[in-house]
Amino acid sequence: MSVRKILHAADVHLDSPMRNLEAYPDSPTAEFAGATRRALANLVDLAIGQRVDLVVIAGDLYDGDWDDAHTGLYFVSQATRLRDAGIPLVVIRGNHDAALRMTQSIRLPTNPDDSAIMLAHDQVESRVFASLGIAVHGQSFANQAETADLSARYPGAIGGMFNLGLLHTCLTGSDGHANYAPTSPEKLTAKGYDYWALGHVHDRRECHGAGQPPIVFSGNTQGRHIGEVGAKGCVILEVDARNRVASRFHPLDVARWALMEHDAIADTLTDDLLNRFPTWIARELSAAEFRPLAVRVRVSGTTALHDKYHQHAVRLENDLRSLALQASSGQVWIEQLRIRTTKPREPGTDSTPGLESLHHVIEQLRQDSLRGERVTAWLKPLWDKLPSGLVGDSLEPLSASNPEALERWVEQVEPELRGRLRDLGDAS
Ligand SMILES: [Mn+2]
Repeated sequence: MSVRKILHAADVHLDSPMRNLEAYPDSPTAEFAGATRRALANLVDLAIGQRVDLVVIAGDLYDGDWDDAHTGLYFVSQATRLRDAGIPLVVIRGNHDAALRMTQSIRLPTNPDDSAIMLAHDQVESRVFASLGIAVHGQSFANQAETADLSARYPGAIGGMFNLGLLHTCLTGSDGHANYAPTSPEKLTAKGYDYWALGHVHDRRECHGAGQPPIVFSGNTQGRHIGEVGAKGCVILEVDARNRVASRFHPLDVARWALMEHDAIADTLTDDLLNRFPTWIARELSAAEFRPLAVRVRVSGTTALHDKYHQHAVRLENDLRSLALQASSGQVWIEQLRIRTTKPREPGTDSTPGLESLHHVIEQLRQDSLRGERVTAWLKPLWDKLPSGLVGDSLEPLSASNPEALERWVEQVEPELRGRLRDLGDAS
């Protein structure tokens, strides 16, 4: 048996929305549209170009139930390209596309050897590709919340074969990923397989002990929000005649996410942020090989500019958008400017009337565990008088059900009011 190549991908999340990207003039809307589809097409191009022998996808091929059959039809078109190239494909369902969560299904092409590409959800299946000397063991999720250790029922390794386990799992921890199909690297290693192709955790990671067969999360194929920064793609393993594995990451994504962390502690002007931005964005674009970028800028640190940063947040965000346009001819999308600075503690020296009591009220609100309910109650009489479109768009987030937006609002309101009171004081 000579060298065989296997492409391992997971978490394609086909047709997933890109989260939080609010369009503005010249934002790269078209570049981000359909990114998950184009990443899948890149996967198929890569598999054909690299002449891989097998492709496996470890769950969450789909982002969720479909509104119509278009998502499924797109997958059919890409799976057909693989079949026509003579490349078999094995897919399991994860929590996002669990069998009983999907109300629609579509007839999929079969593999060149006539086997089905989707593995069952009611039992573990082993697909043996005898001519390749490869056996794939896997089981799809039946329900979204799969709490059992699915791997417990996986069979022992088949002698004389390269045994690959295909599993959608949180492994031992969840850190931001739902706690589904838990198991452990030790339990997986005990199966005696040559490689575990895992899905669910969207960061690429290797979880095996030193000298043990690989247990790998390939990560997702396309970042979809600011929690998924950096290159996204798949792993191609080369398996030698003695079933030893060498693997390499290949990016598949068509657009990337990047986070600029700006510590304002040494800033003398809010423009210090803007002055730093062009160098940062040039480096990020280069690292992303000039793919379109969605960027969040987060300003933190204790600074005397705290009030100014909050007062100027809208202007600064627009200036960042302007600089992004200049740096990239419209390849960069400023997703959000987040001001998370803190104010240095100092006794009240400002003599503008009302500032002390304003500070007192806001401080109480900060400490108040029921502030969501309280703010909602204060604002309700006002909401009830406003036209419904206005309430829905701009005031809805200020409720007990949206603690993060409320927190931001509480942080912004004091500098805003302070500025206005000072302006009133100056005028009189
Ligand atoms: Mn996923």
